[in-house]
Amino acid sequence: MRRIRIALTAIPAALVLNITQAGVFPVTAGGPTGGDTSDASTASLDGFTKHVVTTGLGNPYEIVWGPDSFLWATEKSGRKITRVDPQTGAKSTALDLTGKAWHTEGGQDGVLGLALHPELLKNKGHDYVYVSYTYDSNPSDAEVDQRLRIDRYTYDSKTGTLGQPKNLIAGLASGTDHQSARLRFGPDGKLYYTIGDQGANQLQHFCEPNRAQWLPTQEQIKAKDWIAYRGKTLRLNADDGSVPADNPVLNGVRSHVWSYGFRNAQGLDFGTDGTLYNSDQGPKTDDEVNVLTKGANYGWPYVAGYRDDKAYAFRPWSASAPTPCADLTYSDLKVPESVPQQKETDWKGTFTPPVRTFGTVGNNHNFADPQCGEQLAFICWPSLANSSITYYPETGGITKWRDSLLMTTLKDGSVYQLKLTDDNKRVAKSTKLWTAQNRYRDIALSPDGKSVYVATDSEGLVRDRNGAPATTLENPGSILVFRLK
Ligand SMILES: [Ca+2]
Ligand SMILES: [Ca+2]
Repeated sequence: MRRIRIALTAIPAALVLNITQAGVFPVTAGGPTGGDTSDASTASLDGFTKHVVTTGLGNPYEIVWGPDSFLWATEKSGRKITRVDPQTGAKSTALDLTGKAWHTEGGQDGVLGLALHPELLKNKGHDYVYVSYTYDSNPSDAEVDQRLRIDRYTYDSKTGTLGQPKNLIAGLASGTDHQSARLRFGPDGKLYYTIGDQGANQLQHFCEPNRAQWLPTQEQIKAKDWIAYRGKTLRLNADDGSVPADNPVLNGVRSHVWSYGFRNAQGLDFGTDGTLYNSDQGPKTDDEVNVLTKGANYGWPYVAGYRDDKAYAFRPWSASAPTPCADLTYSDLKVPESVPQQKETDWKGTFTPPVRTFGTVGNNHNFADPQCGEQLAFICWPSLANSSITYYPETGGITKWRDSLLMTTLKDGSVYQLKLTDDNKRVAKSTKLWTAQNRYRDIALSPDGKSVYVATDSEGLVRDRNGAPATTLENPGSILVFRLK
């Protein structure tokens, strides 16, 4: 098991960067919680048992319950797709992408999104599995030109392996920061995919303009130049990756873009009624849950959370003048005067607000918590680093959870239940279910809804019970199961 060993006072900048992107863990006690999390109750296992299903996974990223009654998992750093027997924990490799997929140690890149065709193993000729992964687009060159692709594979149930890859889209932006990378097969038969802002305007990419508000031009689409797809939800035809004819026309152009203005949307799921939810990691504050609609703009980087001018203003480092950005040193806490500031309310664009935020604080919040120091300050920030959402259906075996979203977090090391309102369009109540010194990454449900499988990162920073940074994880690289007693 690969572990990150670091002195907390001397954490390498690159590691801080990568872990920041990967999301982080919020404080569970005495830590910075926003007013909006006040109804989150103290975590306990009340009514549930907890078991380790399997360990030794290389940063499992997406887990899905398959029609073969196995858990299917992508391993971000393990560079493969693994099937896990939920009864025994036995693992078998369905697809090994070693040598094809690129992963940077500690980075958010690797084998990421996973979706199963709804007719997989139904004898209808649709035994398809979809995966997104990062690759080096020019392997003959010494430099790594990281890009991202989405491929369709065909499953052979006799051998338990995936083959016959068909590329749906390639050349998408990629890197070590803000990959997002949730993949869903929609009820409309289309593929939906979240692609992050790639960490532009922060950390090692602080001089790169953030493109989450950019919209593609017709010329770019024709040239398959996907530069403007950063910070978007994409919608693709599942058979060949082309642009669906009913995708929105934005700024006169129809493209793969379904909705836009996102930072690092690691959560994406459909409700039974077709409502599409996402979760988006906030910067220091304002992790979001959104209801996505066709063509809508969710505000980032002009707005974090609500358009309320609370504790966030857009500071585009690339626009620094007269001192050029290249002459500046990045800081999360002290932005130089030469970097312009745009208040959230200065932006007058059509904005779709989140349906819920976490870690929303007022303007007087002190982001320099001595418990974390400057280099690990992000661990103490109010944001939770929400890392996935899973719709809990109205047929689920845990009655009080019906029509909820289950949300995992990284910094907060917690699983939340977000009860939806009757119209399923807002979050009525947030309850913290379970907390441990883990980075919780994704959830899959058993068909009866009584077993909740939770994947954990293999490494990274979390908040300990006092809210201080910690690197020792209770269950690294695992799938856990919480089962209703
Ligand atoms: Ca937003
Ligand atoms: Ca705001």
